[in-house]
Amino acid sequence: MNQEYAPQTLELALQAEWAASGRFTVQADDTREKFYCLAMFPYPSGRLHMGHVRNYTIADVIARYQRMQGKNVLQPMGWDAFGLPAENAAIANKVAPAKWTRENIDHMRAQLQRLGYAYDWDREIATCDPTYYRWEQWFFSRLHERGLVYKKMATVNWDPVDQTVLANEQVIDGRGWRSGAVVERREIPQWFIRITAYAEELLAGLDTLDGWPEAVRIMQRNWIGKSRGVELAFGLSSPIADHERIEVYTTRPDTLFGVTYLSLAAEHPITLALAEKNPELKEFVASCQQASVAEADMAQAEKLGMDTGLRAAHPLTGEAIPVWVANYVLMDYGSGAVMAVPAHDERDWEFAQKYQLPIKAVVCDAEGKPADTTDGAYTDRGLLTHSEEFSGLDFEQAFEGIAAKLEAAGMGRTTTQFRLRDWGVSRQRYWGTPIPMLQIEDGTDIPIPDDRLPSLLPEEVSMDGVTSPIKADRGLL
Ligand code: ANZ
Repeated sequence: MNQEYAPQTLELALQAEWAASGRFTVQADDTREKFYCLAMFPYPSGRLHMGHVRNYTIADVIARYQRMQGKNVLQPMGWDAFGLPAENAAIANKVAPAKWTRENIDHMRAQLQRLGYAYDWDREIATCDPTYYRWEQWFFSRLHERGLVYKKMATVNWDPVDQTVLANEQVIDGRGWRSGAVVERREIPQWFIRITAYAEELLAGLDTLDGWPEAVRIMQRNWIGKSRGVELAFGLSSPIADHERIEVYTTRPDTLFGVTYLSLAAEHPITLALAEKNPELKEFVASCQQASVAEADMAQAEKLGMDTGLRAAHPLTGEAIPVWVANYVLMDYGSGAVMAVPAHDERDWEFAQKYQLPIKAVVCDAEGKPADTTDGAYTDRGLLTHSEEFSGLDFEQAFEGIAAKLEAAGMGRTTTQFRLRDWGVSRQRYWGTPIPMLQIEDGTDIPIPDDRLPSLLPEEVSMDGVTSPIKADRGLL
């Protein structure tokens, strides 16, 4: 037998036969066992690469194996077709994102078909098709009905020259990718999905993920970041911006007697009120707003701060504690203010060194001596010292005792915090699913009724990277 395998003819003929006979088209069939095989839909970036071939071949082998076992196998294919690259390509090639995307889809579909994967092409979807995003919008409305989506002010990267919001990827070394202008942080209203409502459930679910690598579970656990702590207040002698006290969140109430200053986030309402009357502070706040919004960058950045001159009363000792503004305090975690304990927290230690603030050790080392903090913070737990009636107690006893005393005085309570944040789904970009909400005259948002969905995205647009194609389409410029 010396018949040659000629893929060019044989495979093409077979593929044509598969297409004509609908070989991989699936009908519901209750008599057979079902098998659903879905590999992650590709982004229609232009051409398939070998990574696609590898991934989709693995899935195809699984699907075909299951078919051979007699199962009713559904293996669909589709396109994850919205997103920034289409906008960038549109600007570079002067072609509308819709056209660029659909041409890529046509090309890549032909490539996948030529590879001979066993897909049910009758079920193909593209996320940029109104028939698809109609259901995303429908889903959004259901979540809205249940209070699981909401609008709030949130920070974005703002390019002051191009007058546009930038994605994190469009900020290069703190500057806008096109204009080169120093990017500012701005607060604008955005839509969020309330995933934090499920924080507890998500955490518990991790325990049921049998067969998952432990490292992945730990990563997820840390991402959810449950912590038990105390919310407590430092009193102000007169209210500022309607605040009679400064609320802080701490996981280390045992270190309360080691507090030597408080630090507020640059966007904290008290900071903003003080900055109105203090030009130097105003300038400092503005400089903080020019820094990156990414939390990781904030953690790395050099610690910078400024004394506001304000003093707040320690809830247990009554001592006057100086109030600073610091660039390492996040506005959207806890209450946007920190009780700083430089002896036992690294960031506070660094800050106190830099600004010559007192460092007061209130936790003992393993030998039972007040911890040495000359070279850095002592962050381990230990027996308390210099802490009035709590001296000598261990972490747990001190946590409970101090929390109870604060609670009795109406100055604090035990709480649980999650690092997990609600999911911001606003992109301030054109090429994405329109949020199915209408803003009525008084500023309230109401859902577009289901029978008027989909709310369509205009597709015949021109993009210059600055002007909003949607506003241009609606004659709003
Ligand atoms: C005083 C203290 C003393 C703290 C100490 C730590 C060690 P996790 O565990 O991640 O929940 N913190 C609170 N709000 C913050 C904010 N908005 N921005 C930056 N830091 C904030 O972290 C809780 C700790 O992070 C809190 O406990 C607080 O510092 C800080 F020896 O309070 B701690």
